[in-house]
Amino acid sequence: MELKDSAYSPEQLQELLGQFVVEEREFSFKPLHIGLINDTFLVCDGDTPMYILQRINHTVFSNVGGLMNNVSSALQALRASDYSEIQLIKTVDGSYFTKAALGYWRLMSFIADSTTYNTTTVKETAFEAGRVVGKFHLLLEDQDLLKYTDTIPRFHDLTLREQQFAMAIANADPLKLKTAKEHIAFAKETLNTLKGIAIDALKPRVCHNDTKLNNILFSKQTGKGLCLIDLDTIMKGYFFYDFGDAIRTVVNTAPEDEKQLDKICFKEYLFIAFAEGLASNPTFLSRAELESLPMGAVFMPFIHGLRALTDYLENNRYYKVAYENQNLDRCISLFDFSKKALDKIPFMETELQRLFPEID
Ligand code: GN1
Ligand code: MG
Repeated sequence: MELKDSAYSPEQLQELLGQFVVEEREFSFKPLHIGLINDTFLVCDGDTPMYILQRINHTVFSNVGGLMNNVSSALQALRASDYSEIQLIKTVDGSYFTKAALGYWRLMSFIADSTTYNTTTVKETAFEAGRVVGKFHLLLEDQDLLKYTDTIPRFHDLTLREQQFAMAIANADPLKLKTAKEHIAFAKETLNTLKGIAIDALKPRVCHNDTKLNNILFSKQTGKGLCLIDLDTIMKGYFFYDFGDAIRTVVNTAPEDEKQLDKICFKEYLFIAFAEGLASNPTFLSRAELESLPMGAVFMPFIHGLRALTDYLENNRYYKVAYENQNLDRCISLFDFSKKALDKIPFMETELQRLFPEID
């Protein structure tokens, strides 16, 4: 189990900050309770946010050097007038991270007047989300995949996730198996359907691999999408991963651990807006990739639900949880969205065909 944000004193954080090339002055630190993996702090000069200081979860990311190389390679390519630049602040030793007694830490610039949204009902926000995800891929299109390390090998590989799930079942507390019985059965049934997906025709690309809506930065002033954040999982993947992860959070107006299933929805107007935003970029997708997208919107919530279920059975080893059964609630909610997305496949196919007529 990871340390809580409150486990670090301001003095410890100030000392960590001193290892990076920043002006010497007293900063304040505000824990940002975002993400389920790392510990994140906003570093402020008075009231002004200046940096993001982050402890990288070394249990999840064992190759911190590889991870930071991936991030820095991608950031060099992610430069465009309509894409905000995140800067990595080097340590006084010229490295992108520091290894201290308190773990592995890095420092990044904070983009002024920016914000994130966990969910949205606003068409323009969905459009901007699609536009920025597309722009990210366009800017990284020609990257040499060999420069990128697989920091979490087979991250979105269903066969691996199935093996981990089977192992969790074999070792789980019988009471938990009983509580989750219905969801375990759904997972097994769906695994058989989704494992058959053909990926051979798809182009491996440098992907973000965690494109949920709250990993997209928006301008507070104009509402325009600025860039993607949380770059830890930048590595090889398929475009349908990034598409599906964005869709599951953009078109569902409920949070990912919503307990009232009637609140979980697939809003068609938000899907159309997202796809329009994506299509506002010059075309970069192949026909095979385009055809893989509707299934991506089913696959991504399912694989996240499966991982949450596995972690529930393994007593919350991986994700941070606010309460004991949160992983199970996330699983139920994610599976529910996956089912709702499955019903929308014909709708998604029609809309994508309409919006990307030039791809053949
Ligand atoms: C984790 O920590 P965070 O929220 O950025 C996870 C993603 C999941 C997400 C669920 C490395 O990301 O795959 O989609 O939780 N990241 C990792 O919200 O496992
Ligand atoms: Mg993440």
